[in-house]
Amino acid sequence: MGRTGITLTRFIIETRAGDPAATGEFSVLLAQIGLAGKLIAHDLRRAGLINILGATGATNVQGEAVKKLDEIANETFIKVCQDSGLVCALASEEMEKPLQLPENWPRGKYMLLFDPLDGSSNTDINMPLGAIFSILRYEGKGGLPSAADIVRKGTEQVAAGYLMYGSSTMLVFTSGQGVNGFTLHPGIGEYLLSHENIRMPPGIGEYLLSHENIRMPARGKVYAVNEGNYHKWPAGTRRYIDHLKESDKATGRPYSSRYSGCLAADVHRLLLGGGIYLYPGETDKPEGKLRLLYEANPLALVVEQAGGRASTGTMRILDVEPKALHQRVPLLIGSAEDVSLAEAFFRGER
Ligand code: AFP
Repeated sequence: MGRTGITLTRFIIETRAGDPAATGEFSVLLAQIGLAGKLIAHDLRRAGLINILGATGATNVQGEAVKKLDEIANETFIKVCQDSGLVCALASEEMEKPLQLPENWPRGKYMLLFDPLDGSSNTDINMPLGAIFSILRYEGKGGLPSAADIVRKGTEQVAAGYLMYGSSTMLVFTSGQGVNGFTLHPGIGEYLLSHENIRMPPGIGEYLLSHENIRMPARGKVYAVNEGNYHKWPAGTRRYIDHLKESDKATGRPYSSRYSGCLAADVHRLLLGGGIYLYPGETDKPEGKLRLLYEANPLALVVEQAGGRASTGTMRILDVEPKALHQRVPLLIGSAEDVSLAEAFFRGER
């Protein structure tokens, strides 16, 4: 594949071209997710001016206050995906049950699980936000998948990724062959992996690259955790965080602490620079806060595909047998060596 001027569409078509079984539906679904990202990014850029900040007054299935932007992002995903005829199930953090597609609605073989607006406490303060998605294939014969058919193990995902609304809008995803990050070019409205740049000064190169085939460093220097919960953690978790703060040149400590309140943004930092994100279980809440099916699983697939690891502290996230759509799970995710060391502390070996 040539490296200049690669749009998301061209990338998807070219990487799928070698697969004779590919019908092209998956490509269109990814393009639709990209479209949802463009529409949401467009709203976010004007959010302070068009009365879409603040809460709706409602509470979602997780018991959390719903922000207006949570609702807008959820509706946007539903609209662009439901109308596409590519999905047979849609489920999200904002819906207690999977969306019931109308009878005789055009539908495809994919099931999309998503967190439509990740980090919603950042909405009103102009901080980074994201969206996280997991794509599964429904193999059932005829009919629509039941609620139970949607609750599947992370290893069964056919693709996963996230959108990040930061200083740029990015779409980062994997379909099991590495991880690529596309930056939305605001002028032309295209997600680009690489971009012919005729204005580059001589000697710098003829193209700009967004984030092709992302590989995580085996270790980092950054940890991300809500340290306000320190006294709620089990002893092993506290010991690990204390360890990261100690000074030791040989092991690159102390680590720097960086926590944005937006999981996708924190994982994005680690994907590019290494380190570890933790949302551990608490003594009275061992399952932690994050949701397995549309937060932990998709990010675990992305991070593993980039050479990192994702664990509950005792097992691989992608191997967790899910029991419910909104199930929570403790999450340690990031550079492989950092996650392995954290597990050793959690097991009480350090
Ligand atoms: P939402 O998807 O409900 O906005 O959740 C945000 C989040 O799940 C994740 O993005 C953050 O890392 C985490 O919650 C922040 O939680 P704390 O406020 O407890 O640190």
